[in-house]
Amino acid sequence: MRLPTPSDSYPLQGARLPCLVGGQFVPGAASFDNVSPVDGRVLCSVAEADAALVDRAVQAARAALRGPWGRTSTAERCALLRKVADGIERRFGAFVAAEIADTGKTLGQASTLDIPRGAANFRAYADLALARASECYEMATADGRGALNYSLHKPVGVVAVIVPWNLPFLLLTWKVAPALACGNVVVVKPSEETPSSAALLAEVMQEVGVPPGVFNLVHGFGPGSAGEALVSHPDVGAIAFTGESATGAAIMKSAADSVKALSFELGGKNASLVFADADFEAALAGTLRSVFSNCGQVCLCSERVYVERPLFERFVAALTTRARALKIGGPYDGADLGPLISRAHRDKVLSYYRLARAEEGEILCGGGVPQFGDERDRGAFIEPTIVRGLREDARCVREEIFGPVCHVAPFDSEDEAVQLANDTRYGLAAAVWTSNLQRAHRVARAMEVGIVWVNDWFLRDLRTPFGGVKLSGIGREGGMHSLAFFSEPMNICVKL
Ligand code: NAD
Ligand code: 6OD
Repeated sequence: MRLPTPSDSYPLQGARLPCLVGGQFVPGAASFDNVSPVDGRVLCSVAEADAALVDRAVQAARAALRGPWGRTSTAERCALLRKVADGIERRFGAFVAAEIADTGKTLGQASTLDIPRGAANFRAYADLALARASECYEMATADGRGALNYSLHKPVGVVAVIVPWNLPFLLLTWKVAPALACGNVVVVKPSEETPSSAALLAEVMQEVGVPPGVFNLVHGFGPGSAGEALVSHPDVGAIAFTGESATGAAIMKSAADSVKALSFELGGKNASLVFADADFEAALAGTLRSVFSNCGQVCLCSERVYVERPLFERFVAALTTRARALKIGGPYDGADLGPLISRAHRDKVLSYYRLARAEEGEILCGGGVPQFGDERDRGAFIEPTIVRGLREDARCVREEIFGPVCHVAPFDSEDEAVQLANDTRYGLAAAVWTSNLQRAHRVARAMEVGIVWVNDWFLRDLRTPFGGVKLSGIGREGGMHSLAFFSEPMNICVKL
């Protein structure tokens, strides 16, 4: 598959990205600009869906469910999902270029993670949906004839899919694929920061023959825009949302009146525990990756790194040296780190860098904005940053920052490490670095999170449960867990 080069133009240049409603591309009454975080230029304008257009999308989805789509077999739907995966791969270079243009992420990451995982999600859920069995229970009755109970998996109906900007295509397809495999119809709202890969997916859906109304795309913002109109719509049956915890809380309120099913993947303040017996090089490289990948904009990133005291100074010195050596640059510059998603997000992360100083932390590296002397100075670049010396109740240690930054602190015992890691309102992920097998299992089990990595980070088998506890979410995605959320089980009891 050919990769884009810097001379390839943005595949949607000059376009006004439309919404897709009932199989028709529609321009929307208003529009907003899609701005590059690399150099601040306007990439394209995007049609903003108002409440009326969102309603049209929901009604188109309902109509599709009443039509032939509602009678398709699982096998037919899964065959279509595989065509979607093939369609993504046919336009692989365009998807990579679009994702890179919107986010500034590196060519390496977009071409090995974001876009391939988007295609893989369609195939994985096609496989899983076909493999799903139904329950069947035979029961005795007083008259001796007995009865048979069997369950059906019915679609939930119209599903709202609302996703953030950090892994736009990966997270969108992670919800759309299982929703469609289960026979639902979707109205998708990507982040206002990253409309392009979703726009290309809408084209692929049309190309491969997904029936009108089954996949609808509305662009726009959250409050007072497409997002709010969608999550409060009475005919939406379920909401699959990934984003900030505060947004999850707002959506929950909007969804309450019509008692919608909710799947929430929310924020994190994840801990990494490095024990003195860890493989030093593996722990170092893994921690570097877990703090700085995607410029720290992965919900699973470690923002709190606790290191056993005998190793602390050596590990922190090495981590700081490696962080200083990270190359910052544009997607095609061979850089390790791209920009943050926007100037507004950079202002937020920089406010935490200032706060870390005000809270009497010591900035070991970074803490500011790099200067390039070219158009990248109009982008949203920021320095990777390591802080030490903060109190555990400092806001920088407690609040999700979502940038390339971590706080490092020592611990003296396994019990203390567990207590520190769990002392947070979030509960998404943790990483444990140790060569002691018993400790690995003991500490992993004690973590109050949905996902623990032992001696690795962000290693994913798509069949495993994915999600968080506490402020980090409700429910689980992944494998059969996604299929369960996107289905309504129905029991049929037959008297024999
Ligand atoms: P966000 O919550 O600001 O926005 C996410 C989406 O929700 C966007 O499409 C936005 O337009 C929409 N939205 C905002 N307000 C809304 C409202 N009131 N009603 C309906 N829709 C609304 O999040 P973000 O800044 O785009 O993404 C970063 C956040 O996402 C971080 O907190 C990160 O931890 C979290 N995240 C979590 C996971 C996970 O799997 N747990 C994965 C990725 C990102
Ligand atoms: O890998 C996944 O399936 C997944 N949901 C990743 C989420 C990353 C958060 O930023």
